[in-house]
Amino acid sequence: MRLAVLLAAAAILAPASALAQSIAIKGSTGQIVTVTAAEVAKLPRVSFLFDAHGQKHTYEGPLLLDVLAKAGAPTGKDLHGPALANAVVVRASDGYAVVYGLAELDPGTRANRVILADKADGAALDAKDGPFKVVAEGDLRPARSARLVTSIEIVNLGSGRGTPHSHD
Ligand SMILES: Nc1nc2c(c(=O)[nH]1)N[C@H]1C(S)=C(S)[C@@H](COP(=O)(O)O)O[C@H]1N2
Ligand SMILES: [Mo]
Repeated sequence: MRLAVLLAAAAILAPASALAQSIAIKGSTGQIVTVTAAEVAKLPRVSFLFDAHGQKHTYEGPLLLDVLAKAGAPTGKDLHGPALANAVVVRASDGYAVVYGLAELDPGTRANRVILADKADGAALDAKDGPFKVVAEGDLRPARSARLVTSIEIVNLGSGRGTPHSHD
């Protein structure tokens, strides 16, 4: 009887918690865009093996830059000049935070990919890591790979100036 009640409660709560899986992105001009897990799942997927202190797992998810693009972050040809001063602050529900430079998230700038993983070894991330974990391919330490990611902030730390020139 008690088990039946628990199962019924789980059946009601499970879809609700799945819906709650989203990430809030604050753009450099202050606008906040919420990207849901379903939207993250629809973006082009990347996967690679990541070695954290000898523990190897295959992480899968979209490029973090593609997720940030949904909040208006400059990508491709627009990621040049003053946009290079954009910092990306990744925040987790336990208070942990890591900072990336926007340009290092760009596959046109660096070969190593940084993804917003929603799967590890083919399964959805567990409660310790998920719903989202930023994973930085090629990092020799796992410290920048933030688990429990709930929000991301893009902050332009530059002056908006520089010397114009014909290429990046
Ligand atoms: N949310 C969150 N992510 C985090 C951390 C943390 O404290 N909180 N610690 C980082 C550090 S310093 C390490 S070494 C790895 C540890 O990952 P593990 O607990 O999966 O081994 O997570 C990284 N990501
Ligand atoms: Mo660490």
